[in-house]
Amino acid sequence: EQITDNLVSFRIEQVGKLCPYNEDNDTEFQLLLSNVNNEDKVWASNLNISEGGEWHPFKCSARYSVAVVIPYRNRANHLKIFMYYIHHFLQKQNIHYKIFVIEQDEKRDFNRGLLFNIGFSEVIKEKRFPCFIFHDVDLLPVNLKNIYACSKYPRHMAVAIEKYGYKVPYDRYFGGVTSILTDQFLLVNGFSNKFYGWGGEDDDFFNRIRNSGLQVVRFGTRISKYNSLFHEEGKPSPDRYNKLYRGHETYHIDGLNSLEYSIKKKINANTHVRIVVEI
Ligand code: NGS
Repeated sequence: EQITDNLVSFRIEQVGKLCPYNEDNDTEFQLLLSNVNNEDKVWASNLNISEGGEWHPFKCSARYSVAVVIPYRNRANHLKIFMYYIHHFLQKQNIHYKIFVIEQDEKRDFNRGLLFNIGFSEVIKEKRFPCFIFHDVDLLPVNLKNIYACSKYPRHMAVAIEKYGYKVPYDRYFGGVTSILTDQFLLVNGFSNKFYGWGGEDDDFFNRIRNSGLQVVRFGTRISKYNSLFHEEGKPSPDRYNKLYRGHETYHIDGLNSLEYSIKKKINANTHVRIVVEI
């Protein structure tokens, strides 16, 4: 079975011939990071990235169209490396994509799930992307065959991560990078908004998907391989297990339909849209 068999395709333009699948792309992506500190305006324009971090192939019609959402606070160096890397990587996959960085203000503990919900809501106001990828800033995909598109079911993409010895830390792990169809994200009511601090929101997301009658899927570990950028681990939130265990009772009323935030800034940067939120 080919990986592409279970991908859901969306053409953004009806003209021109479809981009090739690049099945021969089963290689580890190599990119020199020596230019990572060059001005992003320069390399982004060399890569033909539009303001706000959007790109589509020019020589063929993309099969897939995705919004990549990154929750963020205080990791400027990671963000710089990530952007440089991911644009080069995604362009090799010949997909249409746009990158959104959702930045939390300093008031409260970091809330990864809430930032994903905000990102999703802001993106679909602008354009109804059919597929979303929820992505940590410290993870770099290795295999070009790990295509940034949605499968029929929500997909756990970051299976074999460097910091966990390229092994999945536990079977139901659903963290790091995931892809999900827009309609499925609406169906599961997004992430919980309640997980402040480290841990649990990804397990809760897994439970919502399963409780909504969907399965989750993965590609093999060789393909779902990620390198990781080093950082200090966050402080685990002490009440995360209580929230996790009650999730099945509350997910209908905790998520996209109970989202509260205000936007402090929205900027079209050279490599992404930057949205600073107050929560
Ligand atoms: C679990 C966390 C997840 C986290 C995962 C990371 O324990 O949110 O660890 O893998 N769940 C809870 O805290 C409830 S680990 O660093 O443990 O290998 O993503």
